[in-house]
Formats: sequence, C-alpha cells, structure tokens
Amino acid sequence: MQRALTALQPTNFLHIGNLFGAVLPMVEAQKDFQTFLFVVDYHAITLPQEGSKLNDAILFAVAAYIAAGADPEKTLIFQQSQVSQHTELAWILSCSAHMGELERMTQYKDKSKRQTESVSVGLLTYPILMAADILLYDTNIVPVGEDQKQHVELTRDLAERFNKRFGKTFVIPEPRIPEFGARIMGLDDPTKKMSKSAESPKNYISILDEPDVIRKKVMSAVTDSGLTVRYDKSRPALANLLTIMSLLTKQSFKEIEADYAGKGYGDFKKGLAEVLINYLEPLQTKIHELLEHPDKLREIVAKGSEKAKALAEKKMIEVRKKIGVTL
Ligand code: AQP
Repeated sequence: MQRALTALQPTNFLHIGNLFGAVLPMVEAQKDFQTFLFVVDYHAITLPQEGSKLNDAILFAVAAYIAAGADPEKTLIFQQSQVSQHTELAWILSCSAHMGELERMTQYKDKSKRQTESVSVGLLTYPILMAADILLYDTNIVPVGEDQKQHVELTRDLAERFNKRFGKTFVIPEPRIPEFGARIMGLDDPTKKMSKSAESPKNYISILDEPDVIRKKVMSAVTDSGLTVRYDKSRPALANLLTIMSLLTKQSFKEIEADYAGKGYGDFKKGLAEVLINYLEPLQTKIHELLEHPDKLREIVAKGSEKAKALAEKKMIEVRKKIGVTL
C-alpha cells in the first residue's frame, strides 16, 4: 500500500486553511493509503515558543486531527520530537543541501522578514527537517497546501541527490495539492494566504472561533466594491469567500450564485458566517471532549511515536550503512 504523510506545527488553534489544505485531505487519504499524520513540534521552535503553551498545543493538534476524522487505528498519529531519527537524518541531509536552495524558499523569506529579532538558523534549515520527516517513511504522497509545495520539491531534490550518490535509498515523494482549498486567503488581505502567524486574528477563522467571533470576522472581511455575488478571479476577496462557502457546502459556484441572485455581499457574508458556525460546531464539541481526557491523547501519541520510531530506525540503519558510519 502506498504511503501518504503530512504534518502540522502545534499551535493553540488551526485555521480553516489548515483544515482544508492538509488535515481533511489526509483524512480522505485514509481510504487508499497507509497514512501518517504528526505534530512537528521541532518545526514550531524555529520561532520563539513558551514551553508550557507548546505542550498544550501538541495535545490540541492531536485532538483536532482525531476530531476531524483521523482514525488512530488507521493513521499513525505521532510527535516528531519523540522520533529522534528525524533530527539525525536532517543533519545528514543538511550536509548535501545548498545554502542558496534554502535562502530561495519563499516561506523563509516571508518569515525572516517578519522577525524583529535576529533570525534563527533553524528557520533557514527547517525545510531540511521537513525533508527528513518525509523521506524516513518511504512516503509516496504528501498532502499539503500550496505554500508547502516548494518544500516538497526541495525534499525531492535532496532525495534524488542522496540516491545518486549512495544508491537508491529514498522514495521520491509527490506533493498532493488539493484542487480546491489549497490556498485559502486571508480575510483581511486576499493577496496573502490565511496564516496562523498573521498579525491580526481578523486574517483567519480559527476552527475554535465562537459564533459571534465568526460573525464579526466574516462581516468585516475585505471585499471589493462590486454588487453581485459572482465568482470572478479578478475579485480575489469575494472569490476567496465563495471558495470557502463552496468547500463548506460542497456546492458549485453556480449553485451559490443562484442562491444569492438579487442579494448583496452583506446577505452572502451573513449566510457564510452561519454555514461556518454550523460546520465548525460539531468539530469544536469533539475537540473539547477529546481534550477532557489528555491521558488518552498522550497514549495515542506515545503508541504512534513508538511505531514510527521502529519504521524510522529501519530506514536509518540503511542510511548509516550507505554513508559509511556503521562499523
Ligand atoms: N491558507 C492556507 N490554505 C490552505 N492550506 C494551508 N496551509 C497553511 N495555510 C494554508 C497548509 O496547512 C499545513 C500547515 O502547515 P504548518 O503547520 O507547517 O504551517 P504553515 O504552512 O507555515 O502555515 P500556517 O499554518 O498558516 O502557519 P504560518 O503562519 O506559520 O505560516 C500545510 O500543509 C500548509 O500547506
């Protein structure tokens, strides 16, 4: 069976972009793939974190995956830091990665620009750790949002470089970008992707947002000055809201347009807010229920991490032999 793998950084919330771009495609992949869904806590520390909050964020991420439909019986749910082979392989890969390749990464350029203090080496080299995350498990496909495509391409380059030098070792993974929902844009700025680290919470809909917060955020979402509710790429703000509506209701743009024929943006936004509230409510209830039993979540992660470690070690035995450090 082919393998699908994706991971998210732990934060105390996920936004609907994370849900539609990465988590739900992975839930879908459970039908046809052996699936790996994990929390990349070592990626999170590329930016300053408070230890106690990180711990809660890890548990929240696991609860969110399960609430969204990840089944621990089918999907290996684990924690990156508990499988030390990830950092070991990252070091080995970093010795063949080029500075120029890393400096070219759009996400590095964006995030380093936003840093007020000096930029950590980890922020620059994190795509190598991501490559290790993927290559350790002979991953065939990586369901990710559009923003991560460049990192999966770097992973492919590093794998090909290693295979060429030391003989076939790594499977070359393919990014799987959802046709729809791969790039949900910020509600306050439709030219940039919805982002957890956005300056204003008005940028995103958190999957934990309360009904009133959702109403306020949607009503204040940027729109252009048009009047009719019609999908048009040249009106990116409305196009983004229509995309979100379509993802939530599974309706086509034509069907949504028909529902709002003769009505204005205000009505459409009101409708979208209610759809979002109804969509997120059962997910929120489930997340809160799961978080009431943190020990169960810890057990799932511990079991998953143990299984992942065994698979990762198998790959590392091969890697260590190939590079010549096994005596
Ligand atoms: N706006 C988005 N639309 C669709 N998919 C998205 N993803 C992120 N933003 C969108 C996908 O969600 C996963 C999260 O990966 P991550 O935890 O490494 O975070 P990220 O890619 O850096 O994006 P975030 O979550 O918004 O955080 P910041 O603010 O740190 O950039 C990935 O599969 C990503 O593609």
